[in-house]
This record gives sequence, C-alpha cells and structure tokens, in this order.
Amino acid sequence: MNTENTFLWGAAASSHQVEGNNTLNDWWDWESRGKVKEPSGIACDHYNRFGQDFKIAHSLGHTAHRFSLEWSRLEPEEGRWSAFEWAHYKEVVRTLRALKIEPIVTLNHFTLPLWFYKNGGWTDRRSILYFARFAKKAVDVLGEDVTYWLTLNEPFVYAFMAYIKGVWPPGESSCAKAFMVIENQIQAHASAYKDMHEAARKVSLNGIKVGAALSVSPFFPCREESPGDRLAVFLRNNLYNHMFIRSALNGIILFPGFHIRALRSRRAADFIGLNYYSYENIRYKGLGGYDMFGEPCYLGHHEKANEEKNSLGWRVYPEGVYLLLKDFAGYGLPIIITENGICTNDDNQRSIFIKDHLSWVFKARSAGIPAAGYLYWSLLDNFEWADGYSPRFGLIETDYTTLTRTVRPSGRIMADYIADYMKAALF
Ligand code: IFM
Repeated sequence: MNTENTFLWGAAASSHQVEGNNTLNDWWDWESRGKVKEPSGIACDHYNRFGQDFKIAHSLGHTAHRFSLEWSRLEPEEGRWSAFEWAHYKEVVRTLRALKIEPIVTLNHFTLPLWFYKNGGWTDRRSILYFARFAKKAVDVLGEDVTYWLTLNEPFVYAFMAYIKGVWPPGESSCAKAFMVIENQIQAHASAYKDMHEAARKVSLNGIKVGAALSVSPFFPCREESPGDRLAVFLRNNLYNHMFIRSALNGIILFPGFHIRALRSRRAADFIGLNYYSYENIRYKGLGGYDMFGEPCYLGHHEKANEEKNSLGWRVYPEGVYLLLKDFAGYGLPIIITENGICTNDDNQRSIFIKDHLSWVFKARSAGIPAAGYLYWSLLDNFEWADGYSPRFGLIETDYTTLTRTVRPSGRIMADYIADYMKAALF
C-alpha cells in the first residue's frame, strides 16, 4: 500500500454521549437538576459494550475511531487518579489496536469533573494547570498505544453554549466569561501540547501528534453588496474558525481590541481537526463589543429555495467542507475531518450526505490539500446534549430500550466507499 496516501476512515463519539452513568461530571449534575429534555442515564452502555461496538466498526472497514476520555472517571477528586479507570481506557485503546483501528483520543469533550467545575471550570486560571496535568498523565499511561491526540473539542461551541446561550452547564450568559473560557482553553491547549510531547519522549518510539477538534462553518454575508455584512463575516471567520489554531501556532492570543496574551508554547499543533456540519449567513449588527461578529440571518444571499436540512434544522451544504479545507490548508498541517454527520430519520438522506461530503473531501485531496482522514459523527445514535436522544446521527441505530445495535444501510454504504478506496490505494 502507498502509505503516503493512507487516509484515516472511521467515526467519532464522546464519553458522556455513549458510555452511560457518568455520575461525577457537570452534565450529570445539570441533568439531575432537570435542565435537559431527558437525562443521559445509561446512554448506549458503551462503557461496557465498547468491544462489541468496535467489532462492528471493524466489520464496516473503519481504520480509525475517535473517542474521548471521561476526565471525571479518571480524576474523580482533585489530584486523585483512578487506577481502575485508567486501566479501562487502556483496554479500550488496546481493543482498537487489536482490530487495527487507529485510536484518536480526545482529552476533553465538553464534560468536566465536578470538582473542576466547582472550582470555576474553564473561567478559573487553575484550569490550565489542571488540564495540562491530566494531559500529561494520559500520555504517560496511554502514550505507547496512542499516536493521535485531540486536546479539546469545539472550544468556541462550548463557550457559546455554556456561557453565552446558557443552555449547557453552568448556564451563564456573560460575554466576558465566554472570552475568559476561550483564553484559558487556548492556554491549556498550548501547555498540554508541550507537556504531552515531553511525556511522549519517554513512552512512545515514534512520537505523538497533538491537535484540537475545531467546530468550523463557512460564513456568507446576508446581503452580498453590504460592506457591513462582509466585515461581520470577516471578523466572525477570524474569531470562530481561526482564532484557536492561529493562536496555538503563533504562541500568542490576539483578542479583538488588541488584548494580547503569550502562550507557554508555539507551533502547538501537529495536525488540525475540523468538525463540520453547516454554514451560516451573517448580517452586520454594529461595531461595539460582541456585535462586531454580526448575527445570523436566515434568508441570506446563500440560501437556496427548499434547502435540505437535518432533523435539528441545520442546513446541509456539502461544498462547505471543501471551502473549509481550502481555507485551513494555508496552515501547512494535515487536516482530519474529526466530525461530519447528519441527524435524520431518513437513512437514505444520510447515505447521500456521506457521499456528497466525501466527494468534496476527495476533490480537496486531488487539489493537493492535505486532508488526512474522515470521521463520521457518529458511530452510534447517542445522547445529543440539550436535545436528548431524539436526534439520530448514527451509522448504527441504537435501540434505547434493549440497547440492541443495528447497522444502518448508510453504514454499509460508507463501508463500500472505504473498501473502494483501499483497493485503489493498493495499486
Ligand atoms: O454531538 C455533537 C458533538 O458532541 C460535538 N459536535 C457536534 C455534534 C452534533 O451536534
């Protein structure tokens, strides 16, 4: 096989969305206070059934699987590691390896240990040290079996949902706090990057690759001819899509308003993870504070009549993945699509979604853009945060009463694309 062309194929998931019974994190607490449609409960019981789930992924030809460590299991109290839970994730990683599936490990996918949350979560400066310590420990324990690491999942989505929209814990509505969270997360990423690579020198022969999974969207002006809309699009693209990676690579955070912060390391990414779902039309809102990033409008320049949507109303726009890959290629790093998927009750719509997005990913590859993998979100139907269990994203259907797994036709269709790719890569 031509390894230069090796492309990672698989699916992604996160601990709280599939494992079940994550009783020591902020989400469990939030759920028990009645803040969601339905609580996560036992979820897909993936904590106990991961072996069965990975065998299915293997049967579908997956060569990579992205999952997250549940920090609240591993460090249930500040500074106390659970040897039992570290052994659990060691087994998870080794099970993947035995099936020749590359583990891609996210250190933090939204959920926080309760002690961390009670100490102020990501608004507190200590979060940087806590996170870097956790990241180093993860490499000490799992580094010999894990090459690909993602420090954080979707930092801007987290800050927005938890600190601006207030629909995720801690349910606040403060722009100032949201910016503190972003700053601390970028600092934590840069610190973790440095400490993880140092730790890896002791445990891993070939080194590790560290990145972050960024939620990205193409933005378009609501009115093509409006300079204000175009300015808002420019500023929003800079903030949401590029600020994290640009800061990590430059070693400084340059906040809007010229507020500058130095980081503990620079060049702090070995690859870029992009999570892509949809696009947004943006309209000018003013120049003061957060207004400068504009606001979404729904009848924009880009909107087509009867646009296709997923079951949560997000617009389907396959070409967007190509535009984003092109935009991020400028950083000169390999790019993995760490999430792309659709929630729908029409599996045929999912099959078409996958085919269309993959064709744009491969168009980008043919144009020389270093797209290095595609991970569908998600392997299984799972707990979709504030929206509960009704959105169905899985290649595999989960029956939440019996916990039976059933592969959907779209899962098999994606398996066919993988098999075709593998055959072609052999020659
Ligand atoms: O389920 C989420 C995931 O946790 C983060 N990215 C988007 C997915 C779909 O909303």
